[in-house]
Formats: sequence, C-alpha cells, structure tokens
Amino acid sequence: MNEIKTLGQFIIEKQKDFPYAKGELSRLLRDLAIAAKIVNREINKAGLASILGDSGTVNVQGESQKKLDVYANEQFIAALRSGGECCMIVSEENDEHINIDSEISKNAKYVVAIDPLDGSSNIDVNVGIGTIFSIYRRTSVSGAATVEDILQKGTSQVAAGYIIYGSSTMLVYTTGKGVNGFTLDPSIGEFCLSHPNLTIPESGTIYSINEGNYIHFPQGVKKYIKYCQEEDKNTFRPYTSRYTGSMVADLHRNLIKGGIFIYPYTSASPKGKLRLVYECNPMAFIMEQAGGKASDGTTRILDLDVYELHQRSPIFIGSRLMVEKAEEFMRVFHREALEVLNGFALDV
Ligand code: AHM
Ligand code: MG
Repeated sequence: MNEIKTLGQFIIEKQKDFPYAKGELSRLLRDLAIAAKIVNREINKAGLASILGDSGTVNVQGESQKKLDVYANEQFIAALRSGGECCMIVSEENDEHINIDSEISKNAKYVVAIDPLDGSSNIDVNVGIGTIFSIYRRTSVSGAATVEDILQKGTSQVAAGYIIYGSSTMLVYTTGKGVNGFTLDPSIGEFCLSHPNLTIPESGTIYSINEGNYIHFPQGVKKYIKYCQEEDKNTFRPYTSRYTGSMVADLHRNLIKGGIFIYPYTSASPKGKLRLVYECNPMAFIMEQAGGKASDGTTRILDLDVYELHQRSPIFIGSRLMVEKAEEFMRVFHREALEVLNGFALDV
C-alpha cells in the first residue's frame, strides 16, 4: 500500500528547507488549510442549505456578493485571526486592508492577500470554484501593518497557493521550491499529497479565453486566437478551447495538461479584469515554479509594480512556449497598430 502523506506532515518536513524557519509560515499554511476544509464542507452542501444566491451586499468592484463568497471570506479571515501568524489581510471582498491587531498577531511577520472564493459566477451551478492566496513578509518591522506592507512586487511572495473545489478538492501551493498538490480525502478530513512536484508541459493544445469578448480584444490577441484555430499538424493545431469562467479551474486544468489562459485588456476594460495582488501574482508564482510563464502580454507579471490593493492586470499564463507565442503576437500587432496610427513604419 502506498504511504499517505498529509499536508501537515509535508509542511513540517519542508520546514527543514529553510534553516532559520521558526515554523510561522508552516502554521500560516496550516491555518489556511483549516479554513479551506470548512469552506469546502459548506460548498458541498450548498444546494441543500439554501445558502446559494445573492447576499444583498456589493463588494468594492461593484459586483454583487454571493452568500458563499461572504462565508468563505469570513472563514479565512477568522482562521488567520486566530492563528496569530498574520498581521494584515487583503481580500477581494473587502475595500480596505484588514489589520489584525491582537497582542499575538500585531507583530506577526506575514501579510496575506486572498481571493476567498474565485469564480463567483459558478457558485450556483456546481462548476469548479477556488480560493487563491498569496503570502508576503511585511516590510515594516513591527506595530500596526500599513498598506505598504502588501504593495510589494510578486517576486517578493514567500508562498502562494490555491484551493480548487471541484470534482475533488485540492490544495496546490508553492514556497518557491516547486509546486505540490494535495487532494482532500473526505474520509479522514485531510489534504494528502497526490501531485508531488507538479510541472506544466512546456507546450499544450488548450487555449482558455472568453471569446465572447472577441470584438473588444487587442489585435494581437485576435490574431493569436486565429493562430490557435488554424490547421497545422506539426504544432497539433487547431487547439482545443476550454473556458469555465473560474480562473482556478481553468489554470489547474492547464497546469496538469498544458495550455494557455488569457484574460487580456479589452476596449471595455483597458486594465483587464483580474486583480494583480490576489489573483494574478499568486497564480504567476505557482505557474513559474511549475516551469510555466505569466505575463501581461509584454512584462512578466511578477515584475509589475503594485500601487493599489485592487489593481487589475491583463494576464497571459500557462505553458512557456504558448505564452511566448502569444507575447510575440502582442509585440508584432501592437507595432502594426502603432504604424497604422502614425502612418509610417517603425524601425523597432
Ligand atoms: P470573480 O473574482 O468575481 O469570481 O472574477 C474572477 C473570474 C475568474 O475566475 C475568471 O477567469 C474570470 O473572472 C471570468 O470572467 P468572465 O466572465 O469575464 O470571462
Ligand atoms: Mg476573484
């Protein structure tokens, strides 16, 4: 029989990779996993518990919140509050950052950014949804954390992960030394190591994008989509289109099978839709650690400056060669658009 390794055992084992670690990060990951199990339990019985539907409140982006979004937000915040290892939280569901100023937490080393329940349009319809988290070391030394403590580039992330509540529930995370995936075994209530050292194929045959927005896409993206749809036996095209509307589900599938996920800027949303701090950066960190790539079409996501909590960014993420190809289209057709605009050829 194969030996089962729980997330808790794995985290403790991995602590040895960090010689000066005192266990704070391990405990923080444990706290997030506890909240994930509670949220998972609620999601699984959502249809029964009349918990589906709008909660009647609206979040900072002006989107109506679902009851489960609110519930998940509360659970993650409560777990981080009582765990004592996090001094500040930024959540998609809260306009402002949340200071945890209890005696034990206020001098804690870490700040956490979280999207408690991503893919909210899928909550009511039993399609995979997820939680995304990102952990930073605070930049201030002690006392009440400020917003600057989290406005750090993605390259400064200490750890990042996601939980996918799908046909099974998985927690996937990185601390910068590869990516590991754990599947929740409901019979023992533990996340068990099921996908050690996850790596994404360098190329794939899946592209994931909301093609309903095609008319609003930049020229480079339009041309790249056409490229995906052309026939070419050598590159296994036409590719397959797969898009659920849940970033976690789409990225998880592409991570396992190989593929690209794109949420570009559009004429309607010139900064893109997805949020840099708690959606793009953690996913980019995980993807890079798995051997993939993430950019905003030109610049590496993890190198982007972060100047506000709910900042948005376009994202091109997934298999390295596919992202590079899409970037090439962005480069070429951006230049073409400029040339048309200027009325002369550029030297670059
Ligand atoms: P949310 O945080 O409100 O759930 O929005 C994020 C989600 C992503 O999971 C998904 O990739 C994207 O929004 C889908 O957006 P669209 O419906 O515009 O394709
Ligand atoms: Mg989200």
